[in-house]
Amino acid sequence: MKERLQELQQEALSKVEEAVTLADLQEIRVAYMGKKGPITEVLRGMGKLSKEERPVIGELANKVREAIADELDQKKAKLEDAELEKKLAEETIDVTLPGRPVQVGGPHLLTSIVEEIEDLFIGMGFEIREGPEVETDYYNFEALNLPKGHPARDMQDSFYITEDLLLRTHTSPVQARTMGEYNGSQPVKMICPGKVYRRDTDDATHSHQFTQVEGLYVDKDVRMSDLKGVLNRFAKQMFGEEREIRLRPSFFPFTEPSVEMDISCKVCNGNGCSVCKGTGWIEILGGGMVHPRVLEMAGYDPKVYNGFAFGMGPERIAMLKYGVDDIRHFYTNDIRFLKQYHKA
Ligand code: 2NL
Repeated sequence: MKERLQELQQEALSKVEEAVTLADLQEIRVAYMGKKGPITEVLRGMGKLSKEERPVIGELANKVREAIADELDQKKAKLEDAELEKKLAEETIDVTLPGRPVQVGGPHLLTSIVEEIEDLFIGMGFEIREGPEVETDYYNFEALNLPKGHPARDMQDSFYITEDLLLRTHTSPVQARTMGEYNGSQPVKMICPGKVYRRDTDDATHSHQFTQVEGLYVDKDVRMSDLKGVLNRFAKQMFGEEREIRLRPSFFPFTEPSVEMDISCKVCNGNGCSVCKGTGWIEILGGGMVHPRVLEMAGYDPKVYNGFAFGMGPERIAMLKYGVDDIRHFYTNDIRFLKQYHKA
């Protein structure tokens, strides 16, 4: 029995030594220390032993048990340490590695330009107004001194929805609506940005849908010189303080007199080049003094009130400011084009 116990101890200890995983150890623990294990079995046979032998074998059996248990515990601690080391090594984070770049979006160039225009005019006391893109014939044409049969209606080939509804061809109806709301009771100082639609064939300089920003200032004693001062400030803030402006006589049905405004060419500084076609000037917008009929239809007495109005195309402003050569770039969403204008 003594030999059997010593043999079991040898056997168990060498198995513990060979164990590679915690699961191996658990298996050994169950096999040798469990109730159905060989040591228990030896102890069960103690009844056959003499009185003198019994305590000796009992003590030895306990020592064997203890020795195996000690060895199991030590090996367990060792394996656990090794496992932790391995886990720490595997999960090490190298904080000096460069981060993965995050794609950051930004406003569309057209959005930025419109916001820049808005900010400039807000700074001069204008409020922003918006209105519907589906308009009535009345607000899009009639209220702007373009009665049925007016030749300017042919010029503006439009997208009609019904006989009376169309996609607005300019943002002027928003101004006509605002004046109509106030009905002659107070001054109006507003700009209206938004999408407009015309039946055009798309090419490098035309689009069937584009953007417009119009401005309107109606009050007592508004003069052409006020228009010139506001537009001069706008041109210089948008294109640089070195820019000069000039007004040329023009025609619009809703203004009288009407003007077109040029800015001195920034490419050649007014000396003449291919961009300004040798003239030194580039046309950027149109405007004039609000036609008395337009004031009258909106409820303003043209003997008491007068005003100026102007309109511009943000696409054209952006094309001139950034040298964009094709209006279609604004709508085709080529990320390589758009990315060039993200500031952040
Ligand atoms: C252009 C010219 C213009 C207006 C727009 C306007 C609006 C009202 C009354 C009078 Cl409610 N006028 N708008 C006036 C003159 C010119 O736009 O070339 N736009 C791109």
